[in-house]
This record gives sequence, C-alpha cells and structure tokens, in this order.
Amino acid sequence: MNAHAAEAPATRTTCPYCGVGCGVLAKPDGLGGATIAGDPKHPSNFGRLCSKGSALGETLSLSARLLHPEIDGRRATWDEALDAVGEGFRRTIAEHGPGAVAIYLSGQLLTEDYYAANKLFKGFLGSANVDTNSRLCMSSSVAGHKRAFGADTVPGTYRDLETADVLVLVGSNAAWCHPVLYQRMLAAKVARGSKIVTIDPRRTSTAEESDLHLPLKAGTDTALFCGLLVRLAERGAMRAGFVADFTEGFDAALARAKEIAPDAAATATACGLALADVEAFFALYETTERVVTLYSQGVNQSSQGTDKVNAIINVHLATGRIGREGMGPFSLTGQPNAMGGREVGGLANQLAAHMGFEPEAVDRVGRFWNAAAMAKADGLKAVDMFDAIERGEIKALWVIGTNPAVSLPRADAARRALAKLDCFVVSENVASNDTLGAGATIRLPAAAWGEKDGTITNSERRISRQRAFLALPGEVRPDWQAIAGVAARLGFGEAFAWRSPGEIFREHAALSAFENDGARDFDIGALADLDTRDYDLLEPVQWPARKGVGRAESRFFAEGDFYTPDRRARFVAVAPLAHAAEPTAPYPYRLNTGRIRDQWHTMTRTGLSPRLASHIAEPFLEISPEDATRDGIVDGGFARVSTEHGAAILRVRVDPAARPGTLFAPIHWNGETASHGRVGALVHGFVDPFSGQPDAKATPAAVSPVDYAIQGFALSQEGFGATPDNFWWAKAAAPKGFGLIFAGDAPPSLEGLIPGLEPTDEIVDLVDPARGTYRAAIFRDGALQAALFVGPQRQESAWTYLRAKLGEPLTTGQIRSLMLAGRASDGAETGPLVCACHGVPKGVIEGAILGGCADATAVGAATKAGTNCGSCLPEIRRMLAATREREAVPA
Ligand SMILES: Nc1nc2c(c(=O)[nH]1)N[C@H]1C(S)=C(S)[C@@H](COP(=O)(O)OP(=O)(O)OC[C@H]3O[C@@H](n4cnc5c(=O)[nH]c(N)nc54)[C@H](O)[C@@H]3O)O[C@H]1N2
Ligand SMILES: Nc1nc2c(c(=O)[nH]1)N[C@H]1C(S)=C(S)[C@@H](COP(=O)(O)OP(=O)(O)OC[C@H]3O[C@@H](n4cnc5c(=O)[nH]c(N)nc54)[C@H](O)[C@@H]3O)O[C@H]1N2
Ligand code: SF4
Ligand SMILES: [Mo]
Repeated sequence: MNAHAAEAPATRTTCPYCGVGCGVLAKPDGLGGATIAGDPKHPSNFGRLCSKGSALGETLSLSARLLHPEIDGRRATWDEALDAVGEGFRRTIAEHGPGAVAIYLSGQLLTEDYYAANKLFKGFLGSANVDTNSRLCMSSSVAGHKRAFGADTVPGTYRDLETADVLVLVGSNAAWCHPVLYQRMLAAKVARGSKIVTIDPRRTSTAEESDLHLPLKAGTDTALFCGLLVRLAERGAMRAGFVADFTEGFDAALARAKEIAPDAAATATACGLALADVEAFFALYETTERVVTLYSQGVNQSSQGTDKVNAIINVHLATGRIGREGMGPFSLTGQPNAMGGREVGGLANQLAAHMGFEPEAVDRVGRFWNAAAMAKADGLKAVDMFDAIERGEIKALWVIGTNPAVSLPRADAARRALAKLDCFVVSENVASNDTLGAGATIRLPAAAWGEKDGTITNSERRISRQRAFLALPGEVRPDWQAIAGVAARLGFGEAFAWRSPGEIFREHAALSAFENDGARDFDIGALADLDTRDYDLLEPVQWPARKGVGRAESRFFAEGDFYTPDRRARFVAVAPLAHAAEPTAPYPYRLNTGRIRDQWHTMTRTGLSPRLASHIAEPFLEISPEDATRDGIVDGGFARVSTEHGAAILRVRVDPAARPGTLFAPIHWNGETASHGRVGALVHGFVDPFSGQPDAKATPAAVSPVDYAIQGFALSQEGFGATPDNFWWAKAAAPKGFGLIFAGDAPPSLEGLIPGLEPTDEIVDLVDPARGTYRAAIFRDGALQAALFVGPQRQESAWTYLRAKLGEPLTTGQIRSLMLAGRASDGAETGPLVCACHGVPKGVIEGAILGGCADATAVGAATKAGTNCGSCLPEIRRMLAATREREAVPA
C-alpha cells in the first residue's frame, strides 16, 4: 500500500444499498480500492454497518465496468453517443409524439441525477412517461400516504423505533433487509424491554427474534388491521379528540372493518392465525401507547398494497398515535434514495417536489423551469410502460440505474419487449447485465458508488451527502451530465447548464419552496442558498427544512395539520379481502419472492464480493416438508417451479417453518449469475389498483422435482469456458477467482470448463468409478489454480474448503485426502459462512457451542461471530437452540 494514500483522510459518504442510509468512512488505498468503516457520527448508524455495507470494498473492481460509451456494440465518443440519444428521442417525438418516449429510473440514483431526468422529460420533452423501479418498491406507500395525509409524508423518525414500547413489523424482514436499523430496534429491546411483533407468512430471521410472530396467510393484512380497528373501537382504546378534530371518514372505515373482520375470531379465521396470537397482538396494541408499525414489501407489493397501508394508518389515526415520540406508521424504504426520487417527482403520476399534475402545479413548475413543453397528465407506470413497449407504442426508452429485464414482473416478456425498441439507451455501471443484453443499442458508462457525488434521502427523510473518493475511471460520467448533454443537443442547454451537482441541488431546493406557503410538506428551502462549500460539507439533515424556520420540527401530524384541502386526515374504508389470482390446478401453490441477507437485487455489485457469496451461494426454493413429500421433492435436490409466465430450476430447501401451500424464492439470481434462476420471469403482472405496484409476492405456481445425474463445482482463478448444454449452474465469487456450482446429465470436460491450462500445470486427479466421482485439482507454481469436483451428490464440503484455498499453496497430501474423503482431513473444513463480517463459518460456531458457549454473547466473545452488524445473530441463536434440543433428547 502506498504510504501517502494510507494517510489520506477518509471520505464521509453514505452506503449505496438500503434505505437505512448509513454513513460510511471510505479511505482509498491508492490501488483503486478502499477500506470501509461505519461513520460513527452519522445519525442513521452511529458507526455500524451490515454485511453488505462492510463488504463495499470488495465491489470496487473495474473489471466488470462499462468504461466507454458504445453504439451498436462499437466504442463511441461521448459526443457521438449523446448525439445518437438526442436524435433518437427527437425523431421519435417528431414522428410519434411525446407519448412514444419514456425513461425508466431508479431509487439508486442520486437526487441530482433524478431531478435532471425528471425535468428533461416532464418539462422539455412533454412526456410524463417517467417511471422508476420505486414503482415496484414504494408506490403503495406513496399512494397510501397521499390518501390518508394528502401528501407523501413519512411522519416519524428512527428515534421513535428506540423509544417505542411495541414495534410491529408487517411484511418486513428487517433483520436481513434493514439490518442496522433492526439492530437499533434490538438494542432498544434490551435497553428498555420494548416488544417486537412480526407479521409475515414466513418464519424469517426477523420473526425468529420477535416476541410474537403472526404467520398470517399471505395477503390478509387488511383483515388483521381491520379486526384491530374494530377491537380498539369496542374497547374505547381510541383518541376520540384526535379523530374528531383532525380526521374524516372514521365511521365508514369502521363500518367496513366490521364487515371484513367483526371480531378477533373472525380475524383469526380470515388470516389463518391462532386466535390466541391474534388476541395477544390486539392486547399489546390496546394497552400500549407507544407503538410504531413498520412495513415494507409484504405490504407494498400486493394487489391490495395501498389498502394494506391505509388499514395500518387507520389504526394509528384512530389512536392518535402519530407524529409523537415513539409512535406512528413507518414505511421502511428499500433503496438508498427511494425518498429522494419521490421528492423530485420521479414517478409517472407525480410532477415535481411533491406536486402532482393539477393545473396550478403544472403552471407553477412550468414557470419555475421556464419549461419548453410541460407534460400535463400522468404518464405510464412501470408495468403499463413495458406493456406499451411490447405493443410498439413506446419506441424510445432510456433506462438508468435499474435492471428491468430481471426485476420486472413477467421478466421474460419484459426482456422480449425491450428488443422491439427503435431507440434503446441504457446508462450503466456494468458492461453486461440482462437489460443491456436485451438489445440496448446505446450504452452510456455511468459513475458508480465511490465516484458519484450528490445527495440521497433515507427512510426518515434525512438527506445525506454521497461523496466521491475515487476518480472517474475511463470515460465514465455522472448520470446527470449525460442527461444534461442530451438536453443540450435537443436545444435546451440553458435550462440544463449546471456545472456541479450542488447547482442542481440548489435548484431542486428552490423549487420545493417555490410558491409553497405551507401547502406542501416537502420544503427544503433552507438549503436553497448553500454555496459549493456548504454543499460539500452538508451534514445529514432531515426535512422539512423551511427557510427562516430555524431548526425544523422532525415529525409530522401530532397536531393534525394534514395536507388535504381541509387539513384533515382521511380514514380509508378498505376493500374486502381479495387476491389477484387464486392458486388452483395446475398452479396450486402461492409463490412468494424476496431477499436474502447478503445479496443486493440483481447482484451486479454484491455478486462481486467473495465474502457475500459465502452465506448463500445458489438460487433456492423454500417449501414446507408436507408439500415436498407429496410432490417428491427432497431437501438439497432440485425443483422446477413454474407459473403461467415462466419457469426456474432452484435448489430445494425444505423449511419446517414454511406454510404449506406456499413457496419462497429469492429475487437476486439472473441470466448472468445462474442458468435457471430468473425468478422475476415467474411473477404475474397484476398491480395494485391505486399505486400500480406489482403483486410480486403471490403468484400461483407449480413445482416438480428435477433429477440430475451428476453434480459438482468448479473453481478457477481465471474464469470458465462454456457450460455444457442442459447444465444447471450458478456462479459465486471466490476469494481469489471464481466459483461455479453445477448439475447436469454427464460430467463436463476439464478442458472445456476450465480453459487456459498450461503444459507446466500440475494436475492431481482421482477417478472413482465405483462412486461415480471425478475430482481434479490444478496447481500452478505450487498454488491451487483451479479445481473440478464431480459426482452423483452435492459436493458442499469440498466446495467450502477449496473455495477458500483457491490461489493458495496446498500440499499434495491435503488435496489427495480431500479427494478420497470428499472432505478435508485437517479439520479446516468448516461449512458455509454464517458471520460474513468476521468471516466465521458454521463449523467454528458449532465448535464454540460444543465447547460450552451457552448464548450468542459467549459465541461472539469466543469467535467474534455476530459482533459487528449482528445480522447473523438469529442464525447463531437457532444453532444454539438446535444444540440444546439435541442435548435434551435422552440417549
Ligand atoms: N439484503 C438485502 N437488503 C435489502 C435489499 C436487498 O436486495 N438485499 N433490497 C432493499 C430494497 S429495494 C427493499 S424494497 C427492501 C425490502 O425489504 P423487505 O420488504 O423486508 O424484504 P422482502 O424479502 O422483499 O419481503 C419482506 C417479507 O414480506 C413477506 N410477505 C410476503 N407476502 C406477505 C403478506 O401478504 N403479508 C405480510 N405481512 N408479509 C408478506 C415475505 O415473506 C418477506 O419475508 O430491502 C432493502 N434491503
Ligand atoms: N419478484 C420480485 N421482483 C422484484 C422485487 C421483489 O421483491 N420480488 N422487488 C422489487 C424492488 S422493491 C426493487 S427496488 C427492484 C430492484 O431491481 P433493480 O433496480 O432492477 O435491481 P438492481 O440490481 O439494483 O439494478 C440496478 C442497476 O443499476 C446499476 N447502477 C447502480 N447504480 C447506478 C448509478 O448510479 N447509475 C447507473 N446508470 N446505473 C447504476 C447496477 O449496476 C444495476 O445493473 O426489484 C423489484 N422486483
Ligand atoms: S443497513 Fe447495511 S445496506 Fe443498509 S445502509 Fe446500512 S450498511 Fe448499507
Ligand atoms: Mo425496493
């Protein structure tokens, strides 16, 4: 390491993953990488990071990056590429009108990038076809907030999670998806005895750590919260004054709730829950003033997502538990800048700065922007947008910062639709992903985390700087510059003449305050005059930040003052329970989809980290033991899961806690990382009627077993050749190279799968016809260069051992005994990593437990496992419990 770089001060920036918005200290190592630590001063995390944040340093390599613009597969200059984009959009609008162009954005863009894109399309191209992956993520919360509050306002703050007495997590696996915030909740539980309730059909890690888990039937949340509203009303556990003074519509909402869930017993039946659990939940709510109800995708991604949000908000309005310390409804945002996107108006049914398409707002924003061609009405929401592309109505599309060919419902159809575009532009960090591969003709290299410079807003409305600590590599540019470049080519240079992200931010802040007399919640006018230095040094700040109001209040609505015309909140009478589609033959299961702890979405970044591939290395399917037995599916084997829209083949995990009739599969694997793992291809296209958010967690599906004659893995420092046809495979990063787990009908050839072997390489191999195994290790200069293990069974143990040894010296004796036994003889084989932060494998934790560690704290003291981000603590506790159970069994 170069001594000068080592002394350079760390840059204070923010994590590019989830909506918790943790502060990060990044110190470049002078070699293109950086050491990463939590920022002790950042109010989101106070120094903590989760496994993904901690592994950011492993994702900075330039090897997979898109570094130069390309047109039709050829390298182009930026001028050529921007000319081509400008011309493509100009021609399309001239021939087919502004409705034929669209832009599809991302909650992972900075506010400044987002603002620029929204302004260009809605103000200058006259097209409101500006939508974003946040449609798949947050739009039901947005719609629910607007129905209840008249504005898209998150009333509470993170501090409330620490001062609440009861935390109710609905459809949220926060232990894995918002880990640092979840650790703050757990710390409060220890410090002040607050209780955690988790409402989720799956027994997630979050559920395991909870005081009460309600494993409700998928999609029945509205019934649960209706039942609760009825109970609270019956017991008089309401704040009648708040309801009378500050709200409308209570009677109708209560009447409807009574129809849906008249009492606890009816609620239990509707939700498939034990009556005692429902009673326990109602009692907690009834007797506790300080309750925060947090919710995420189990609520949002549903055909009744918006109603679920409002059923939750109804309860908080009825009890007046909103906007005060330790209470309120709380939407956990997924992406780092989901909120910033909403603030700039980056959704097809918003205009800008929390304004919609009311004529006065269109006029106001048009004057502020000095706009050439204002869009006057809502544009197409994501799913409709891709349908319009499919029908040939949208002919020019620009995708920035999202991978819709993987993440949209009916992803195979979405991928096919993309190929029909006349003009298909993608701004990306990586040189290859499923969306680029769907026929993007113009590819623009975008600045990635570490190079990006701007702001993001987290789940508690806190705006933080993301700062660059690496130089822009190759010809990479920030997204806003590409957008401004296209605007200039279309003749709008003056309105997009920013020289820095700070200038964009000031404009955005000024718009938020423009003719805003308190009628709009989003107002950051106090930040409209920051000079470049102030902007660079900006400390994390929560909105509202009104000019001249001094320190902004940090919560909304304790005293009413909602954003409806009469300033009163609205109760919503939610619709009776219904599913978009019922599972019936030939698709008798309900397929739920979601996230795992150590991968982020389509894996373009976390997939590069060896550490993060250690926890779960393959795409999988969770199924209950009953269902597995009935369908002939075995744990550790393979299953084909199919729906009307597509199919995947996944490794089976029989989960004793899974609800019969339901399946779960993670969303992360895609065409680049697995042969048959594109789970988005299976998801139906139904959307919530108010928000347009897809129902991604309840697609009718079928399963059947898949048998492969052989299974195995390959490791290589240099990568792999083509896999044989009909192979099932998944790629996983290895500490010094690449790993491939596979299954198929016949063994692959060594030379075919691992090309580039040299005559001087030493090959140690072992063929065992009796067992049907073939095992080979290739050494170059005494170090393990590559390996291939094939047999009738999974080779998990050897995989874990050799993956860590790739590139390392190994003796012939060690490798021979591994080949003979299929597992390491030196005791070093230790199973999958449980603690990704400290690299502690399962075997070491088991050893500590057998050695006498009686609880997670003792395991932590002995092994360090679970002492950083804590996301592995549920797994450690589960291992402890399993050991206790085994010991309790009399011999
Ligand atoms: N590790 C990791 N963390 C992430 C991300 C990631 O990719 N990886 N992505 C980020 C993003 S963008 C998002 S949006 C968030 C998502 O964060 P979460 O919403 O917490 O994650 P999911 O796994 O999508 O879904 C949460 C849970 O909803 C449950 N669920 C399904 N149907 C229902 C239902 O009908 N009712 C109820 N009550 N629950 C149901 C599922 O079983 C699942 O456990 O995570 C963010 N954090
Ligand atoms: N079945 C199912 N589908 C789902 C979900 C689910 O739970 N189930 N969840 C949905 C949700 S909540 C979400 S948020 C989406 C996420 O889905 P996507 O947004 O499609 O997933 P990502 O992998 O985050 O894609 C981001 C892409 O942008 C690139 N990128 C990152 N930063 C930048 C940048 O600053 N500029 C540019 N130009 N490119 C950048 C990355 O390399 C990557 O290719 O998936 C949705 N789809
Ligand atoms: S919780 Fe983890 S992924 Fe989320 S912002 Fe913090 S470090 Fe990043
Ligand atoms: Mo999301």
